[in-house]
Amino acid sequence: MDEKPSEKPVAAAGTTAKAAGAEPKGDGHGVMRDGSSADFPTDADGRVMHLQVRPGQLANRVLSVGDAGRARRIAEACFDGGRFAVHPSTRGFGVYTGLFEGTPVSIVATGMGTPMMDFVVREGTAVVRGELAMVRLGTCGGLGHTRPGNVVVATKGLVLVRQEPDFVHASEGSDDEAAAAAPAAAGLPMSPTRQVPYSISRIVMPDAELSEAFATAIDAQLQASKGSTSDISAYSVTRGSGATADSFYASQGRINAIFDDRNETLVGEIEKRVPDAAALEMESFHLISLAKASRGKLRAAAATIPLVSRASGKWLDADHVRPLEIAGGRAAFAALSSMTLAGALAPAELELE
Ligand code: R1P
Repeated sequence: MDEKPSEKPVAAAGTTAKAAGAEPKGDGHGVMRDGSSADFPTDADGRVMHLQVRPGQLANRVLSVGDAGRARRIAEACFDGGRFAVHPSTRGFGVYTGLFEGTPVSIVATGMGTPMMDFVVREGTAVVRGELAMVRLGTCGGLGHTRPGNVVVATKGLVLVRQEPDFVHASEGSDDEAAAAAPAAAGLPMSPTRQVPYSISRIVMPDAELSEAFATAIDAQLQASKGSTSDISAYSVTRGSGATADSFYASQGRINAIFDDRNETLVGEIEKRVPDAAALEMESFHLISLAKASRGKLRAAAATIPLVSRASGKWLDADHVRPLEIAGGRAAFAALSSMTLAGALAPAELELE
């Protein structure tokens, strides 16, 4: 596999020299002035409040990754000619926009957790004209018999796992019964989840065409690496389901001696309740869920690289992490490029460097 760009990355003045999350120039970023909408704020230059990009800076085809370093590595390896524009945000996001085989694509360094994904999806869809396709390439803990490195594409859907605050506080005896009864008095139903420490949602399904294109493209990248210096052809693609948790520790069943998390049986519960559960991570469900709520504006899919088997504790060979990221990134670009999107921006309408 050729994981290097065809030529050395060329830093566009004032853009690629900055790391994602670096302080952007000017004081307009993230500063709202009177007159901006309180429901959907934009700054004086039309930048959305947190992602801090304006129309023309984000493409219709978007790869979301959690780690800012992964975003940059994929950008340098996969954009045509190693050329791209970087748009940092004071809120920790980073947007990289360039071309992949002539098609405009963006990478968004998203950070961790569903609230960060919420900003990326809602603000990203707002600044882009036409339909969007978005894929997530993350890392995860492998569930069941998932082998670290075998990339999980969530073709069979995702659930959301949340810790229930009502349970936590009620179980500690700090519950105020009058306050707890207030919703019932107001005619609202009481949360049934007060009975359990964690809730597991129903499954949401990703876009089938995009998911299959992503899975096929990852498989092709793995096979193409055969015989290269970074041969990762021994790994394969798992088409399965995943679980997105609202934290890394308690809601993923990690036992902690300091905190009373009541999560000893959680991983087993997830595996029992979710058929073919292979990946446990922190963002994919929300991406897919928002795509379904987007009234046709956004199509989405998700893949994750298992770094560790939660059952055996065995970690992925550290030398294979970077090649898998680049293979996944190139596959994401290929899958995104294969989608037909109505009204998508042409290269000439985007800031590409
Ligand atoms: C936790 O270590 C982070 O890694 C996983 C989780 O979803 C969480 O964001 O994904 P990323 O590698 O994409 O960040």
